[in-house]
Amino acid sequence: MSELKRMAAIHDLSGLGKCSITAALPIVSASGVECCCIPTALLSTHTGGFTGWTFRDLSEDMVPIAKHWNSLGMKFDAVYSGYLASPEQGELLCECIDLLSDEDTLVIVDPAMADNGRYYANLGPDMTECFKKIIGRADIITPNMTEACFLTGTEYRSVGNDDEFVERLLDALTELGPETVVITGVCSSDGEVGIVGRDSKNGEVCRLMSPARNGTFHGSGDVFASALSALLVRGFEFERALRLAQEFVADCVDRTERRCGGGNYGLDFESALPRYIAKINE
Ligand code: PXL
Repeated sequence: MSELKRMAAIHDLSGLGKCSITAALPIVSASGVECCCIPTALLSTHTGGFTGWTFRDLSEDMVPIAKHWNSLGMKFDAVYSGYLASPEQGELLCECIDLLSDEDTLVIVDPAMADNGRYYANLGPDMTECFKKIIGRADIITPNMTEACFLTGTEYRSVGNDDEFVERLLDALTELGPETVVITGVCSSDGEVGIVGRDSKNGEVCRLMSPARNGTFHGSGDVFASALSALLVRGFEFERALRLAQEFVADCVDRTERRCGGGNYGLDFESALPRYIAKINE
């Protein structure tokens, strides 16, 4: 048995809607990695497509939690962050990264702030400025197409994300500091959607495209980034990790589509986990 890897997951906890911590915790654990959570905020649901959600900012707890773990001498093989409740939390996230990482820690930042060309509710351009600083601290980033455009000051295109356009984004994002960039929700002009990543080790671009689906599948980005982060920290080779994470999301989307056609309530990842676990342990 290889040694159990440990990850700190720093995201909001939205009780219903299966994103952020409620996706990261089960998926990272199922991937065979210990997942220690620092919630950035507590919400009744995520903010995409719901109204009337409750919201409690947990900024005050973030650094004290990281300090406590640090005082226990805990080592983290990865720090994986996602949605932040405010740009001010960016500073706190950097403090947490300082407290929890050393030179061997993989820092994965998902700059979760926008989708479909728009910021999530209550967030705006100051979030882009905040994430631009944070991703300078990251080894790997996983923006969706909207976030990739916002971070690089590029006009968002819902389709027509051809190779040249995507490679320009990869270059511009790499200039912000991370070694490895993975862009999700890349829509080509011929009706395909997928992921494009560039492995820092060999500079090769990996494109994994499949036919686009109808409907919205909220939480897909978080399911993907959670699986990818866990597989990378376990030492899976980059292209294999990308492929396994993408196949897992596709299976979750199939199941969600068959059951209800999609929506805000998150992906049916629970029933896809056994097959995913079997595949990654083959
Ligand atoms: O999945 C991204 C996400 C995470 N957390 C909260 C959100 C969203 C997207 O809407 O609202 C609270």
